[in-house]
Amino acid sequence: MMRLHYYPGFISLAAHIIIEEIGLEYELSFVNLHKGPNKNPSYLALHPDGLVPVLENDGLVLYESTAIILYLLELNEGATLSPKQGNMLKPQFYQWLMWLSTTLHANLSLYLHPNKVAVSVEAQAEVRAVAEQRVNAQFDRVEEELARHGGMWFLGETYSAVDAYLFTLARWSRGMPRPAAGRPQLGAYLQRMIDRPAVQRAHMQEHLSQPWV
Ligand SMILES: N[C@@H](CCC(=O)N[C@@H](CS)C(=O)NCC(=O)O)C(=O)O
Repeated sequence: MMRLHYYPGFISLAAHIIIEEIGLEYELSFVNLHKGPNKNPSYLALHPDGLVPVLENDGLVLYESTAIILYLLELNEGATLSPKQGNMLKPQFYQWLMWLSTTLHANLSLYLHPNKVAVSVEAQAEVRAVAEQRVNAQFDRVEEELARHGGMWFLGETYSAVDAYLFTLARWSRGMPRPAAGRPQLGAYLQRMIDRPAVQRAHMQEHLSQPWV
């Protein structure tokens, strides 16, 4: 059976939401990142950097959240978690998925874990301040995009895997001085996400406490 290795609320949540949206059969495997079993040889055999997520399916072992998501969508041929081939929104879907992963995700990680790239307290504070500015500007861009098309979901009227990714990242800004949910378009959009049963199931299965965003 398909198995998703996860840690509650981490980027593995995006894949978890998508699996729930599709309705695949799977099991969850909790990786206790605090106790370091992710550095155990058995976990490192799945992911050499000891990170989540990892997806196992039929002998396949896959890491990198966007690769996992694109694979899940392939398994889900015909369903509507990405625009159809030939639709002008398809390249936009790729653009935003990659942008979320390489840009917003990366800057949120710097903000939340400056100790991973800087040693002294002063250097960490500087990294955090720069990351905060970038994250604010990037959530402002998301806000503008939602306002520009006025649709229900990030690509407009098509609900897609990009929404699961964006929601997961927006959660991480809960404790920031300008959380994503404080912006008018984003706030309403995130509430629409919370109203989705698949999003609710994934949060409850990961025992994430309220408020979710
Ligand atoms: N580019 C990777 C990043 C994975 C990643 O950084 N995972 C974090 C959680 S969001 C992790 O496992 N951190 C644990 C650690 O650093 O020990 C992806 O998108 O899958």
